[in-house]
Amino acid sequence: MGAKKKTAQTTPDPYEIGPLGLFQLVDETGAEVAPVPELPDGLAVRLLEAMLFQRALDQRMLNLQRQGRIGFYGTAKGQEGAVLGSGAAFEEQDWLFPALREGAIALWRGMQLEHYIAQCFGNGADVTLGRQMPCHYSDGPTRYVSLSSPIGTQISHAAGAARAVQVKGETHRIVGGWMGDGATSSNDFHAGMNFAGVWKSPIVFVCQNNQWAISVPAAAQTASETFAIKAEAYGMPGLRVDGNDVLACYHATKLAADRARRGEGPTFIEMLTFRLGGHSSSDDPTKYRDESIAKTWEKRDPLERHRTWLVNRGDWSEERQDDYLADAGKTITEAIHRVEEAGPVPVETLFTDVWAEKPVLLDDQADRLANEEMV
Ligand SMILES: Cc1ncc(C[n+]2csc(CCOP(=O)(O)OP(=O)(O)O)c2C)c(N)n1
Ligand SMILES: [Mg+2]
Repeated sequence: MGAKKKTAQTTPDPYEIGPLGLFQLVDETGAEVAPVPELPDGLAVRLLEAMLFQRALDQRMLNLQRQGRIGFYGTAKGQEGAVLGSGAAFEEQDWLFPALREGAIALWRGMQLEHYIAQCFGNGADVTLGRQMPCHYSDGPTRYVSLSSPIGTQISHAAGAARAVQVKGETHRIVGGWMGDGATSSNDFHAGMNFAGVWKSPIVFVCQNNQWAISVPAAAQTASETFAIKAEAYGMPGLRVDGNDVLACYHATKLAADRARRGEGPTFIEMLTFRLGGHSSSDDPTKYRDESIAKTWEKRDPLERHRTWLVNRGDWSEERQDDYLADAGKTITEAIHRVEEAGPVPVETLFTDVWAEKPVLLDDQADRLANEEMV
């Protein structure tokens, strides 16, 4: 018989655990290792539904890529707890600057599913007019700002936005900035972290440490003991959280968000997780990593863990999950069909949203294009 696991009597403080420990509330068997703080009504169930939805949507989008219907896709398989646990802790008025794998946060905040799918098709249904690679969602109404493909650049964008919020005196608003473990080696990581620390800006940085930057393992990325410890050099607290424990991710991010909103400055949170799939649809991880490690991490699946926790409390059941997944599948299928019916982006939109007032030269080019002289 194995030794009985110790359950803490009170919820530990992730700020006290610090950058070298690991904050956890629910372990991989779905058992509480510390009391889960009170959650807003219905949040725990909504988080499970959103994680199930994200996994189903990711698989469907990847299938579309394999069928040649979209050009590229990056899933968040295995990271749904870190994505949704962190994203759910922000409020409607906050500005979010994601990296590659946080699209489900935009949906959580109310981005239309058809807009999400259309961005990947880049066709006439895409509100961003097909100007970005797939997975570069941006959604004005939910204040979800597109990443730029060069790794880490969104970190300085996020730090700049947090500074703007301060300068404008918008005390109700904070900023969220996401990155991967690999992005911590970028120049923008240093610039963004440094100025957020100097200005004590209202920002929460979330680093999804999925242990790989395409084929580069975390051990080859840094000589630091953890990613969270890097925060200390910039004068801000660094937390380290079990990224496959959605409730721990939510709680830690909420504490950091509340702290930022009180004007007490930035926090950096490393969420330890694992990328179960390839880096993207263009990648084959069997070429560079021992997939038996992936099997170990499959047993730590954030969906399974949270589902078991909810079932043990009587708040979820197999039947409810089957019904939810059937509905989600239907919703996704219908949305894909509606998006795919749209034609290509009209070519004249090349000239829209570029200049407030179109220069004469472009007017001339637009006329020539309309008359097909340029084709
Ligand atoms: C400046 C720059 N260099 C290289 C790339 C190619 N690239 C795309 S994603 C990626 C790895 C990112 O790893 P990480 O930050 O850990 O995020 P993850 O993909 O694991 O979520 C690289 C090297 C890029 N987009 N930009
Ligand atoms: Mg990574």
